[in-house]
Amino acid sequence: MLIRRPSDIAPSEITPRDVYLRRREFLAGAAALGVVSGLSALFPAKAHAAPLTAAPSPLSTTDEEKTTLANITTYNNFYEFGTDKGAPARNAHTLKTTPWKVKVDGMVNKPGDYGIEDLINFNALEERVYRHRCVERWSVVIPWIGVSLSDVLKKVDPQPSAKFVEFTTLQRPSEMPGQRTGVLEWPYVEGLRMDEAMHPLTMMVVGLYGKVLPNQNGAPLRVHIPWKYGFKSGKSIVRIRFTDKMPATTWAIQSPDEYGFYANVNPSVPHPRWSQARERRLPNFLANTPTLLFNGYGDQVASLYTGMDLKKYY
Ligand SMILES: Nc1nc2c(c(=O)[nH]1)N[C@H]1C(S)=C(S)[C@@H](COP(=O)(O)O)O[C@H]1N2
Ligand SMILES: [Mo]
Repeated sequence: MLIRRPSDIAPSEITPRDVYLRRREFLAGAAALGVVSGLSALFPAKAHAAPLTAAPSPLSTTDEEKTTLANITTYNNFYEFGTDKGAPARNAHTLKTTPWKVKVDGMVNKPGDYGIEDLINFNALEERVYRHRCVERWSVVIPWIGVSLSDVLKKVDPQPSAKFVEFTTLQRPSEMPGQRTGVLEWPYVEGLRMDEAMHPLTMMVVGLYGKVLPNQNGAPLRVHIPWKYGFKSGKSIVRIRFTDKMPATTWAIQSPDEYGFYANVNPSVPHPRWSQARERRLPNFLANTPTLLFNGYGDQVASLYTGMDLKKYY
């Protein structure tokens, strides 16, 4: 277990981030240290306002202008909260992100129910600015905060037989109004081949723009794979399963002719109903930004797909 007892926490480590993530331990620790006064000022009114400390990462991949926080948090796909782009921002406040457990199972040496701090080293958070391209042709540039997914997966020690990793989103219709409809099969499931999951660019995200992830962006834990269409990046993850079979993923189940397992951004493979050659960089109205193969990350990731027909395996 990585969660330390209060007596282990030095005053120098007591930061607002710790307050948010280790509230109970902090309280006990602070009481023991006699520093209780003024505590309430440290407690954020809303979880998503809590700051996160992250070092700028060499894996930041673009110096394009960042999309504004307002755009990133009000134009979302998160069908659990409704299908229009504004619905997640309107509805996701009902999601309760504490407590949160992630079940790790399948072909793995350390299965179990993990707390977020067991999986993520919050002292090693990085900020990485990535392009993020939805299959529906809009794109954004986001300063994510998180770690390489590989750091998370290594902690639980996947077995060599595992060829894929599957991510399952929370299923809690009482807090997720979209799950009270049949618009998709619930829960939302996504997956990656192990080598894609272990690639250093693939991120486990816990924040953006210096703060804890807003609910509508997938709090408390979401994946982001910058060279793939956005639907590969499952939000509000509660289960990580290792398997030797390609997982059945939500959009591939919903519409197999339109959405494949790989979903690598590819301007030369049109979606059956629209071209993927260009994209609409929010807040632009026109789709006049050229889309790049692998979303511009080909130098780093093309070798994962050597010998594969990317028109067939889309
Ligand atoms: N659980 C869940 N995860 C999801 C989705 C969803 O509907 N439910 N939508 C996906 C799609 S289609 C995209 S484009 C991205 C959008 O992420 P963003 O809203 O943070 O930009 O989330 C992906 N992850
Ligand atoms: Mo998307």
